[in-house]
Parts: sequence; C-alpha cells; structure tokens
Amino acid sequence: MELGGRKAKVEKMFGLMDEFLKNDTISLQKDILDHVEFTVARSRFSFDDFEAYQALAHSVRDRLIERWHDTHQYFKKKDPKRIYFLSLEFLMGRSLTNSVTNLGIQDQYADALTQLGFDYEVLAEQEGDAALGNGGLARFAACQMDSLATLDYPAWGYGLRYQYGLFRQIIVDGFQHEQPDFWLNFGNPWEIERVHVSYPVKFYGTVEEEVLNGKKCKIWIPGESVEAVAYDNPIPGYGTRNAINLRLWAAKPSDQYDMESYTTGDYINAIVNRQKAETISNVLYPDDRSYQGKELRLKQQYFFVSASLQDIMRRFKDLHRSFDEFPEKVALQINDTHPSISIAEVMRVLVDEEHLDWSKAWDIACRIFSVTIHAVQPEGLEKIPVDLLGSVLPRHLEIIYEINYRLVEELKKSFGQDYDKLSRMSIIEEGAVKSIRMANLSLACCHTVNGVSRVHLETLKTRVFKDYYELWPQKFQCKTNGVTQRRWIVVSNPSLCSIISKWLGTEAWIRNVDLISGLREYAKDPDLHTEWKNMKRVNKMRLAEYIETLTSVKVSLDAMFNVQIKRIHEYKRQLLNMLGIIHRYDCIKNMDESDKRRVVPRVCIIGGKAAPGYEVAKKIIKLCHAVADKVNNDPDVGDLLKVVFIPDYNVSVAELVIPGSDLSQHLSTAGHEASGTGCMKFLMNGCLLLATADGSAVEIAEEIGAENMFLFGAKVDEVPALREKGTTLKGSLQFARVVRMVRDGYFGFKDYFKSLCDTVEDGGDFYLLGYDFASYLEAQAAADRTFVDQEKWTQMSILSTAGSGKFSSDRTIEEYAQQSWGIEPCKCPF
Ligand code: T68
Repeated sequence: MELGGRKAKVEKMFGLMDEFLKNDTISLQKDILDHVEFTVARSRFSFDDFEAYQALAHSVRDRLIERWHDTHQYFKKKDPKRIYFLSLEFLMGRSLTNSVTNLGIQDQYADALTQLGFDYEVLAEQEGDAALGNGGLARFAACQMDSLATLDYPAWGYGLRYQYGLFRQIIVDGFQHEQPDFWLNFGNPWEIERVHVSYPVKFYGTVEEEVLNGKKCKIWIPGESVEAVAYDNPIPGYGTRNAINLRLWAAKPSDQYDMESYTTGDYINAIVNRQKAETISNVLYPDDRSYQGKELRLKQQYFFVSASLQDIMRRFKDLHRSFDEFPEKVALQINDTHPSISIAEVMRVLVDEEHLDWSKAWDIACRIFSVTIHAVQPEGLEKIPVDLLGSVLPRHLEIIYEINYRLVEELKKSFGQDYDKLSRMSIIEEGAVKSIRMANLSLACCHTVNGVSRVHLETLKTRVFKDYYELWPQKFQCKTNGVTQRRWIVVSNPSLCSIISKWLGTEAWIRNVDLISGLREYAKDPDLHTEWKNMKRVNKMRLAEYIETLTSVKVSLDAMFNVQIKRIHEYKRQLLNMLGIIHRYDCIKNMDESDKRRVVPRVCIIGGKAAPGYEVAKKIIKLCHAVADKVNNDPDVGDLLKVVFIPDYNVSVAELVIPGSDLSQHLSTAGHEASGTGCMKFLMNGCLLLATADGSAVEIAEEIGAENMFLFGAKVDEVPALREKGTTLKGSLQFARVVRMVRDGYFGFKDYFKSLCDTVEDGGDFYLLGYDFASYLEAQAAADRTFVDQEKWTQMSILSTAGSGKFSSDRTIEEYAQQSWGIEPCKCPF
C-alpha cells in the first residue's frame, strides 16, 4: 500500500478505537454481557455461573491484552536488554483474581457482578488451576513472573503448554489414584493462540560435513520436524501498566513431518505419524526429583528450547545485525538443568547457521547464560544417556563432546594429570551407561550458578559442585527464594491485606514489601490483636467448612490448626508428622479426664501428591488415612485430635488452607530441602513455623528471631556424622512404641505398612526420624504451651508477618536482575 493510503487507514483505525477500555460499572457489565452473547455464545438472559465466569474472564483478558500490547510496543521502541526465563514447568494456579487484583479493578468487577445478580467469589471458584508443574520449582517460576512484571523488567517466560497438567489425586479407601488433568477441556480464556508464531523443531537424522567458502562445516540433516505453535499468557504487574508475556509452546504436526511416507504412497501411516508429533507437549512428567533418561522428556526439553531460541533470535535480528551485540541485549536464565540443552543449541545456531567461529560463539554463550539449581543431592541432577542424545540430537551430541574436549584441556592447565578430578568434572560420565551430565554442561558455560538459599549454596559449594567451586568461586551466588505477596496475601487473604494496609497507613507494601516490618511496633497492641484474631478465626471457619465438605470431618475452631502441605517425600518426613500424631493419640488414650482438660485440641491437616511410581510415599498417604479413620472415630478423643488428609492439593487449595492455619510444619531432614517456599507463604500469613534448621528456615529464623518459631532436630553439619553411626543410632522408647503400633496393625493394613516401618528402623533410618523424634515432640509441646497463651501466640504471629519482607520474590528478582542478568526496569508510561 502506498504511504498516504496507509496513513489514512491508520488514522481511521485510531478514530474507531476507544482510548482504553473503561472500568466503570456500566462498561464492565456491558463487556461481560457482550462476551456472554458473542464469545460464550449463550443468551444474555440465560447463562449459568460457569458461563458467567467465562464471560468475566474474557472481559478481564481484553484489559490484559491492552496493556500487554502497549508493553511490547514500548519494549520494542526502547530495545532494552531482556531477560528470557526458560522453565519446563510453571505452576500458575488460577488467573482471574490475580489478574483483577493486579489490574486494580476487583471492587469494580465485584460491584458490576452484584448488580447483574452474580457473586464475584462464586464465579472465581469456577476456575480450574493451571497446573503445568510439580511443586516448588514450578510455583517459584510463577512467583518470579509476577515480580518481573510488577518491577517493570523487560522479561519473557518460555515453557511448554502441556495438554495434561499434573495428575489429579483422588483417594479411594485411603489409597492415592491418579487421574488425568484435562485442564483445557472447557477452553482457557487466559491464553492467546498465535497461529502465525510458529517454528519448526527438528529431531533425529544425521550429521554431514560440507565445505563452505573453503571451510569445512557440519550440517545436520534432521529426520523429523515438528511445528511449535505459541500460546501467549499475559502476566500483569501490580500498580504498573506493564504486562509481560509467558509464551508456552504446543506441538503440532508439521507439513514436512513425514514427506517421504506421502511420496511413497503410505498415506495412512503418514497421517498416524503426523498425530504422533503432538504427543511431545501432551503430558507433564509427574516426578519431582528423579531423572529417568526418557526419550520423550528429552524431546520436550529440546522442543521448547529450540522454539524459544528461534523466537529470541528472530526478535534480536529484527533490530540488530551482529551477534556481537547479543550479550548486551539478551540474558537467558535456565530454571534448573532441564533447559540446559539450550547451551548446545545456541552453539549449534551460532556456529553452524550463523557461521561464527567456535571461540567467538562460546564467548557469547558464556556471557548470556545463568542457571539456578533447585536440587540438593547429586542423584537429583539430570543425566542423559549418550546413546539417547546421539539418536535424538546427533549434532548436539557432537557439540557437547567438543565443549567437553576444550573444557578438559582447560582443566588440565589447572589440575594437571589429576584424573579423578578431571573425570568428576567432565561433562561426560563414563560408566555402565555413558551419560551427559547436564549440570556440568551448565557449570562449564553459565556465568552465574545460583543456589536457592544460603544453606543450599553452601552444600553446592562444599559437596555437590566442590571441584567447580574451587575453580570458579565467583560463579557461585546465593539467591534465596521468595514468593509474591500479591498472590499469597492480597489475593488469598484479603482480610489480612486490609489489616496490614490499615496499620501501616498505606498500601505501598504491596509493591515494596520491606515496609511490612512497620507492623513490629504494633506487635503488642491489643486492638491489632483483636483484629488479627478475628481475621484468623474467619479464615479458619472457611477452611473448616471446606474440610467438612470434602471429608465429612467436623473440626472445632478452637483447636490449633496444624498443617503440612507439600509433595509427599521421605525427606520431607510426613512420616515423622504421622508418628507424632500417633504419639499424641496414644497419650490421650492413656489420660484420665482431668489430664485431658489440659490438652490443647489439634486439627492435623496433611495434603500432598506422591509421584505415581513412588511406593513409599503412597504408603505414607495410606497411613495418614488409616490413622485418621481410627482417631476421628474414637469417642475417647473427641475434639482433642482430628486428622484430615486434604485430597488433590494444588495452588488454589493452598490459597485456602494457608490463611486458615495456626501452625505449619517443615520437617525435612537437615540438608535435604534446597530452600522451601511453602514456609514463606505461611510466614507471610502469620502462621507460626515448626521447622528443622534447613533451607530457607535458617534465614527465616534470622529475620523473625528463633524465639518466634519452633525449631528442632539435627543441624545440617551434624547429619553426616549421625548417618555414619548407622545401626548404633536408636530412636527413643517413645519412637519404638509408635512404630510398633503401626507394625502390630493397630491401624490395620499390617502387612502393607511393614516395609514403611522398616525404612525407619533396623539401622535403615536414612532420614533420621528416630534421632529427631524426641526433639520433634519437644517442639510440638512448646507449640502447645504457647498456644494456651493466646496473646503471646498472636504477638509471634504478627512478628512472623512483619519479618516476612525478605521472602518476597520481589527481593529475589532484584538480586537476579542486578547480580546475574544485568537488566534495568523498562516502565511503560500510563
Ligand atoms: C524445589 N524443587 C526444591 N523440583 O525441592 C525446594 N525436580 O526446596 C525449593 O524451594 C524449590 O524447588 C524452589 O527452588 C523442585 O520443586 C521439582 O519440582 C522437579 C521437577 C522435575 C525434575 C526435578
């Protein structure tokens, strides 16, 4: 189109547009009803709560898209250095309330809906969780996105759009069963399908040598191509116009998928193979620790990495000619080692496609990548069998060999012929199954290697990556995790949010959480105590109703709500919790009536999923139910003790449970929890913590004072020596007694629980339950004594919230931005 015509067209379009969508009641109502009629295609005179939710979500989405467009236009104009956050998992939970809160229009929507005869909260409950992740790592990624948007950083998230998220847990006769999470069945209003943003991703094939301009080069002749299609999820910041993008890739068959079969006439097979392409993004792997070297998992990793890098490079090339500028414009963060194949991919593109020489390409790669490790044990680090990698990504295997060759040559300069060290540091692990150590690939390349708490970084430096730390100490940094106060206070605990704002006289803490420490000076104020206790009671009431609906167990609001919600793992020691409950039950059974009057009533709430193949964890879930059956139906016990397992624990369940908890438990054997982020959410909500000195709990104790929480158990540096003692270590008599009760079939299922009991006895007590039991009971007793003194308890609760500022993901993101990524805020003007 010639220039004058184009200008007229643009002017005409602007003339037709409102400046911004309006947020007054009438405009919101009109938008919602329009979406009922035209998006949901229902009559505006007849639609149900779910359809109303869909229409509401679409009207919010319109407002998100508006900001998201503006933000991207602005980023394009300013062209700042961007951070690209690559993660195989994002646990976003629900989006509606988070979005309207961050957009600052929740009250307007609530009013608009009331006048239409709907209740905002009822509609919000219609939304399912987006559960594209397993646990802490994935939820932390979601919190980081919220902070990046709020702090105006020019950021993009990249991940996979799984068709099935984390399995749904259903409980049948106390046993966990897994059901698929069909989360996309009713559509997903929060995503925008970008059919025109798609890239081919190649697999398999062979590598050939070619001569180009007199130079020998390698070319990869792939055997399969799958199309990656973008689905964009706008992430709004709070108190800013910025909305960033989380781009998730879905696999679609490519037109070039299997051309050979078409041309050879094998039409049916060609179609069947096309369908197979989609399986790449079908399902999230439900194991949150172990790595199994599965072909599909490797294909998932490369699929999202390759599409993301093509997208990033295209955006870069739109504005820049030379890759010399790449490190000035691009920072790539890899969330654990899962996306670390991106290092080999960047090298392949720069060397094979952009024809940079190796050392220049490597220099660029080393300046753009940083990694965060979320695992503690060396067994938790990913290894990919060489044969597998060579078959799926033959050229990448060659590149990794070349990186390793140069690395080992470099290492020899420092360590000479110390072959033990060289073999430990090598990217290639020799052994029965020759494998690629993805962590070592990351260590060799990344300019920063982040631990997720101080204790964790120490473990990485002194044990897991000792050799690398000695060589490159400057790479290792501590970035203690955090969580977003927007979701974990403002959205999930609105009454607490109002109390904080009222007593601080400002809402500024929602963006600048350090201000929350201002609550300290009111920690003894009787008026604040009254408001605080009311808030807690109302939240407990909501939780009690939920428990009754789900489990038919009625619980007393006067009881201490004592909670452990997280993935089920031996190292997280839900079994210790259960044995403690059995001990309490046993004590109550042996009390006379006058002793019983002194017992602090407890509701013990447990929730969490076990990986489908993790037998021990599944037995722990069954034990929770077996104990609950016995205890809850025992007339001798009544309200003094109730045990509740909340099925299908997920982000939205956490949003309900955390605000209604009095005490939360974080029981990992010291040295096993890299950080832990659940404890931070409880802390923000004024729940007291009963915890081992592990991961971030150590730093929490520093912030709020150890006297304001209940710490127990062996310390990190004591654990190895205690393990050495092995069989000579015996738990107390009390410990032996409760294990015996389980062994003897007191809770039924004698044979089934035998192996569970074996894990903590006969010298095999790897996670030191026996050793820590006495001090665990003492910490529980201290919690009881404190609970009786409600003024003291409330004061500790206020001090917990007041001391939670450090554990905001805003602080974490500021540290990443300044110390690792070298990026600046880029705030879109209003
Ligand atoms: C968690 N890790 C840590 N991993 O256990 C926790 N792993 O201490 C920490 O607070 C959190 O990360 C955030 O840093 C995980 O959640 C996984 O979920 C996972 C998933 C797949 C493979 C390996």
